[in-house]
Amino acid sequence: MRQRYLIALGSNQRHHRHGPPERVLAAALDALAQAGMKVEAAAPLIRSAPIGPSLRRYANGAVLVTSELMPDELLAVVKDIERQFGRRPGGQRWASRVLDLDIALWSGGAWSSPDLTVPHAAFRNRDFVLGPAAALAPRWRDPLTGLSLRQLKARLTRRARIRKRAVR
Ligand code: PH2
Ligand code: MG
Ligand code: MG
Repeated sequence: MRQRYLIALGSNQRHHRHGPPERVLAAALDALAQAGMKVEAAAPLIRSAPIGPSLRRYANGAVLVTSELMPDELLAVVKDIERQFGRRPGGQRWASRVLDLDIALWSGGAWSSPDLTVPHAAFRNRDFVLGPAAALAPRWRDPLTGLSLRQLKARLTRRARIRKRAVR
């Protein structure tokens, strides 16, 4: 059965061959297609300030792919691609990375295994995921909250505005 996935992409390090983060993400799309995923649509890339200890800005994006693979099988593919791009498992949490591919949403709804939780635990609170994701699939509903990506993004923007007002 054909599965649909929304994958979030991030990079904040140069790759020795591909070059700066934007190029890394473009090459990652090719790698996904190479691995047999059908890339249906890709959001325009954005630049974003780093969340966490890393100081370098990120390039972020999102893609919609279809595939016969189940979530754990897709996870093996994306981990393999991250490794191809020089990412090594372990290390500091949220350290700078050449390539990060996170499975944010799956057409089957919620998935939970020892290695993978979908929807991605943090995606509702991350501008750099919701921005590109809502541009691609505004009506896709988060199975846990029932809210569409467009609504989740509006909610996050509203909360950020309220926080800003509180510190003024
Ligand atoms: N990814 C992280 C941690 N922080 N910050 C931005 N702006 N973009 C990311 O993709 C990102 C991050 C962990 O994966
Ligand atoms: Mg991530
Ligand atoms: Mg990741």
